[in-house]
Amino acid sequence: MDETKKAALEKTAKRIRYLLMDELGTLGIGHVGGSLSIVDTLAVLYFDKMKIDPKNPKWEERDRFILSKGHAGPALYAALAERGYFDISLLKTLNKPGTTLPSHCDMRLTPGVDMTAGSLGQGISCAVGAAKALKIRKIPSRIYCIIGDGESQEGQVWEASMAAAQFGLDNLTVFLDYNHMQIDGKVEDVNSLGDPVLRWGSFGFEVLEAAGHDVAAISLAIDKAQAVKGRPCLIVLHTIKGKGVSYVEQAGVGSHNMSLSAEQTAQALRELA
Ligand SMILES: Cc1ncc(C[n+]2csc(CCOP(=O)(O)OP(=O)(O)O)c2C)c(N)n1
Ligand SMILES: [Mg+2]
Repeated sequence: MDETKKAALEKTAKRIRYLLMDELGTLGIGHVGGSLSIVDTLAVLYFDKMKIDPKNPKWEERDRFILSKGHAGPALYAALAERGYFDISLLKTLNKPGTTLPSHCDMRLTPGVDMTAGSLGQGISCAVGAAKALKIRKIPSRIYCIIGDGESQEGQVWEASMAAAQFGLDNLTVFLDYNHMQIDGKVEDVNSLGDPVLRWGSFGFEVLEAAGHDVAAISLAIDKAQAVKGRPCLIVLHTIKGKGVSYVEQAGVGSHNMSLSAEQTAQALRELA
């Protein structure tokens, strides 16, 4: 990736983080850490890689994105708003009565949201089904899906992964947000994933790794994933929960569903200005 494009994507990621903290700050509480964790990947997907048309969100030949860790919906909304799917002012309605932006993703409510998610484990199953459907219908589009590391303790993730390999879904790219933290502690203390490269590899995936806050590294991994034929890919994103806002990073596990005072929000916006 050339330096100009890299700088533009970094700027976009920072802007998405700004919008996200403003959005969450309006509500005063939310999944702050897990949302910040995935912003760089969203920037690369929505501003570089995905074949989409924000003016025609249901375009049949589009690529689809499924946020299996649906509690990070506010990050997706910030990216969609910045990409032009809906007005940025809507972000201030997050999870309020009558909103089109519920805290967890709902495909019936939000333009650009391709799948309802929030019950951990289900999104990746939907992604496998969607990738299989594209194959059956001979539509040359791709499915991208982000799962959490804590989420990967759900048995359903492994059933879905088995099926993806069985079906040879080379149009499916799954990202593992490997931030080592879940709702109530470190993933390694609760139920370790061991070596995710070996685990998904043994399930029949091509497995790649990328620095999860380096847009050039994420982009390169996606390019490599697209070149793989005959099997699905998993990209292990080495991430930091709360990335980009100092006190959220420092909060660690405490950043999972964190309240935000007006002063904390203002500080975040100063850091991201
Ligand atoms: C089936 C199910 N069980 C429990 C929850 C509650 N929950 C929401 S987020 C979360 C932790 C997820 O951890 P991880 O996948 O690592 O995401 P991160 O916190 O890193 O964003 C839990 C247990 C849920 N949404 N769905
Ligand atoms: Mg996690």
